[in-house]
Amino acid sequence: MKSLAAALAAVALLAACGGGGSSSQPAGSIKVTLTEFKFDPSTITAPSGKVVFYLVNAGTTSHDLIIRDSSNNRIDGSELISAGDTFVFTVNSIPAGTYTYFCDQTGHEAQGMKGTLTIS
Ligand SMILES: [Cu+2]
Repeated sequence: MKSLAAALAAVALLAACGGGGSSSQPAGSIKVTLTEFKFDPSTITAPSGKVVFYLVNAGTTSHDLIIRDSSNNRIDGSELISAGDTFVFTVNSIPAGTYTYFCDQTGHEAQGMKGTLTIS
């Protein structure tokens, strides 16, 4: 019984401090899992316009997802997501083209945390 009470308390605690940390995946969003040091998937295709990413940090350190265009201009980026948290990242309007997404935490992109986003 004691362990059940502890488990319930932990669930209550998680629910209480939810914020961006305990959201479920929105319908129509693209799920991307962030770990050290990669994005899964590392290639994404989506139609132009509004794109919603559901970012899951399954790693052990903080990560984010930043989008840059082929001229290396930063288009948009998520918040920094703590280990174990999720974040719904909405890009309101993105034109057709080929983009790179990457984590801008020091050294992460160089270690492989990047991918290709194709907007058609
Ligand atoms: Cu990272």
